[in-house]
Amino acid sequence: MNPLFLFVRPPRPLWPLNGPSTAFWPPLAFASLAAALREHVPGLRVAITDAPAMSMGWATLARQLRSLQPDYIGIGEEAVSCVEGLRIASLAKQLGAKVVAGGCFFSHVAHHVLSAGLVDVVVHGEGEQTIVELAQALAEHNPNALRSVAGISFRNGEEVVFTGWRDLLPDLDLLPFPAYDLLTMEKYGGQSRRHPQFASIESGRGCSHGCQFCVLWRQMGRFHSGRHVPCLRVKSPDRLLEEIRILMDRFGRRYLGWVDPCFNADPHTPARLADLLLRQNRTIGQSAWLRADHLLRDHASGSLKLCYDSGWNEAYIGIERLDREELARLGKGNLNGEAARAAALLHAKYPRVVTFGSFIYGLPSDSPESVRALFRAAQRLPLDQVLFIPFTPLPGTPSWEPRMWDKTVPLVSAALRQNACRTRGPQSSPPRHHLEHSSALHPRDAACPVSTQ
Ligand code: B12
Ligand code: SF4
Repeated sequence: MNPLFLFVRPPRPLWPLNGPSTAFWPPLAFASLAAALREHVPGLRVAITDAPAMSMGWATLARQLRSLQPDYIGIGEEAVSCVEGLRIASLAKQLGAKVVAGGCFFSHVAHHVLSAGLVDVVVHGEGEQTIVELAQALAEHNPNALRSVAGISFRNGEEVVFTGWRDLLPDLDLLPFPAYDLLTMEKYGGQSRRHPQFASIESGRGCSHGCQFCVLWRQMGRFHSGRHVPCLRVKSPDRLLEEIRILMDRFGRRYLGWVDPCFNADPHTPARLADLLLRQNRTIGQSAWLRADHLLRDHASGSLKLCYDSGWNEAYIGIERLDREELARLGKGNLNGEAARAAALLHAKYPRVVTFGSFIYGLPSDSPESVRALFRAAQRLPLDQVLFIPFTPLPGTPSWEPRMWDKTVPLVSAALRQNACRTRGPQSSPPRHHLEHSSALHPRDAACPVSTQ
């Protein structure tokens, strides 16, 4: 039988902000990578297992892997779910599969995960072109073939080899349509009132800004003169219209979650797309992360009204802080009260839009008083909901230091793998000492119940 490349999103705690039917979004990275493999590597079978969406626990997942016997397993997690990702890696190794890791977390801890021996190859940055070349090289079973694939790290004996940065795709319209057909699409938002039958979709990659704490512009940044610089790329409105048409007509989708780091970074694309949708008499609910200053800009140009008319009804505004000096330290811009003005504008002129303001607390300069002051000021804004996200020294950002890597993570992942093979049901919850370790990365999840066992 032809070799199988299986992308796996393992079970994990429920994201507390959304209900069970919308806590997990279609894993767009896997759908996009799978589509690239399917188009360019003939003879390779490609599949995706999204365990949380399928309410699949560890015992079922372990059984599925044993029955599928994949040759390659792809993982890509947020920092907060890295233990779950490495637990799959450990399971995969036991089955003799090669493990490929990518995404905004593994890209930036390649040395650590490769040295731990649970992962064979780490893909850095944008993945589609790299994974195609990588699959071809892996089929040769020769480390020298891997050396010619740009944008990866792998282990050769004791040495970790980094093959150098890959150029970004010059045109996102070249990407194949994401392989939504490999996902159980009916599961996403199946029972949701707020995000009914939803899909994740991207209008672009990267960002035109370079906020100090943010990993997103770095993950899709352009490598220039020895460092990454912000680089925003967008798909054409026609291509986006086609994606939405297929999502609505073929997959019955009724809500779009834009995954763009900053959906309104580009001043033209959202409005041009909205205009195309309206010309076809299509409206569809939409949620997006946005910058406050661009909301004001797009209101003034009339673009925001077009987006509103096409169905946009949920705004996540990355406000971070309200104090001018703190905003300047974070490199966020918006130093002239843009956040308060944008919140007031949405409240007054776009009443159907549910507004979320996202704030960072726990900066190195914070004190109990400054956090209390932030909390009170945030509550005074005319927002529907305020989100307080702890400042996290994410790998890839300047606040991360290699000493923060928790060396017990691979050991715990391997121990949990044993557990997955032996037990069913709630007994396979991570042991307490692991939760204490992972709380260093994301305190909230230390208290989260594991919902998808
Ligand atoms: C959708 C989304 C969610 C959804 C759904 C998550 C889910 N589990 O279903 C919701 C809203 C629930 C959510 C919640 C959270 N999220 Co979130 N989320 C995203 C978002 C917006 C989109 C991801 C996406 O589809 N991107 C589009 C794809 C195409 O891009 P990509 O993932 O970068 O993939 C490309 C490459 O990176 C690479 N690649 C990626 N994976 C892999 C794997 C392999 C094998 C290979 C080869 C390559 C590869 O190739 C891809 C194609 O080029 C990202 C931001 C972003 N724009 O990426 C944040 C993001 C992933 N989330 C983030 C965070 C922090 C969280 C939360 C912890 C927030 C919180 N404080 O509570 C929670 C945790 C959720 C959980 N436990 O599951 C951070 C992660 C940072 C980090 N380094 O860990 C991100 C990057 C946002 C940010 N502000 O920095 N999230
Ligand atoms: S505007 Fe948002 S996505 Fe862009 S760099 Fe800043 S925090 Fe990241």
